[in-house]
Amino acid sequence: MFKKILIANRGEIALRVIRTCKEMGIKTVAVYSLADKDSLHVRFADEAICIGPAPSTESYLDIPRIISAAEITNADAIHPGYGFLSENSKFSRICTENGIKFIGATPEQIDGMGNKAQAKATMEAAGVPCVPGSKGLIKDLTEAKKVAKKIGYPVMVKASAGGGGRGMRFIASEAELAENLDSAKRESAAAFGNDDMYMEKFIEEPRHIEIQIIGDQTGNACHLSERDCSTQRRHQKLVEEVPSPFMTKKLRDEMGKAAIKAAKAVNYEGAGTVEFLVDKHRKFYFMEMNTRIQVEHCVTEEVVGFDLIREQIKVAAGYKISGKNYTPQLHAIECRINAEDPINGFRPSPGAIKELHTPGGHGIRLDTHVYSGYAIPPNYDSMIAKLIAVAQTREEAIAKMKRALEEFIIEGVKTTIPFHIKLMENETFINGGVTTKFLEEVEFDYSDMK
Ligand code: MV4
Repeated sequence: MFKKILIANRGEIALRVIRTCKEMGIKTVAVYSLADKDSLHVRFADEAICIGPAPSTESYLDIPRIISAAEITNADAIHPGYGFLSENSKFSRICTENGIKFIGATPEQIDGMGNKAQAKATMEAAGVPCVPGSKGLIKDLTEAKKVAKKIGYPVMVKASAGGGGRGMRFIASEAELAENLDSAKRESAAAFGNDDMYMEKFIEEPRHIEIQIIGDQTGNACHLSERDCSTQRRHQKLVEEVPSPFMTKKLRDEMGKAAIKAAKAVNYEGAGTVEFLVDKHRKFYFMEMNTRIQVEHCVTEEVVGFDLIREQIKVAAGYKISGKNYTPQLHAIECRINAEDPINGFRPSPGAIKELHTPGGHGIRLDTHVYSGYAIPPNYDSMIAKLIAVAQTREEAIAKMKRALEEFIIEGVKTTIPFHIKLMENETFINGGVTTKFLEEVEFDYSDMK
């Protein structure tokens, strides 16, 4: 087992990893930027190294500084958390070259899944269902017209280097094709330095359902059931839950098998997620594979009953997994609490927390790095807490979540708590009818809230 792990991240996930390391008897090293010198991950780690100024390009994204911090402190592994360097193939490679175990995917896996057209081809070859579309990249407008005619409008063009909705266009008819293909290419070139495009049939009002997988170094892989992440706004997830209210036993079995095929096709080691689009007929299609621990891993932990960070560390150290697939026996919901103002278009609201009262009680988990007096820096993402409710049924989990949200007091900054309270009262949400289109269409009325 590792003796000392450096956590190349900040915020709640850095704290989350430190907690598990402590329980496992592993020493921890925090790295931090000047903006985070008063953060809890710095306080709770055994050692802490300042790696630079506030901008992440000069701190949490600066590979040489992080490697130096690991060498100075003699860390034998690095946990990258999510975001930052967690899916950076260069970082994964450099860790290995320096004799430091990267707790995540290999450079080949990261690059293979980062190239979306290639990832899709790999999955198709492995027998994972994919959205009908172009075989690989589309060369030019002539080919785009031909493919679109064959699969039928509406279609989508997607950037092969993209993800999370960037460099993606909806195209209703041939008349719109040339212009949209062009603007998608320009957006992708500017964002990723690459304008490769592929085409897919448009799936109407899909649900976003992902399968958590875990693989070990012996080539074994299993799934830990699904997470429904359909409650998104502008490709930002706000709520995740398991089981999906749309799930059936048969669909879970099929999606679980497909996700394991996906994992085995790339010899996947560690924790990963296979994302699917699911249409109203419960047909599912591979969308992306994430080669990291995700923000929403906690809902899975609550229904399967074990610590996913611990499993990640064990697998990285060479331990075998049990190989058992999981069916959720409980219901868990997570609300992302962001320092954003839902009344003003979710505008970021950094600043000092003047007063804090956190919820608790039966079935409530709160993962957060904030405390009373903590100043939320404006330099990083705005998520400040994850509130998780777990209960026997979905109905009870919603009631518990609403109760916990109502006793959660954060003063000094605006948060997404009022949004979540409205959501827990919303009929479509209560009925399990949320698709990825839902938040594009509703605007909650907050006038009755204080
Ligand atoms: C789609 C789609 C409909 N049809 N692909 C958005 C993010 C990117 N990873 C894939 N996305 C979509 N791809 C086809 N062929 C609809 C979306 C989509 C979406 C997907 C998941 C979660 C939220 C979404 C919001 C809008 C569009």
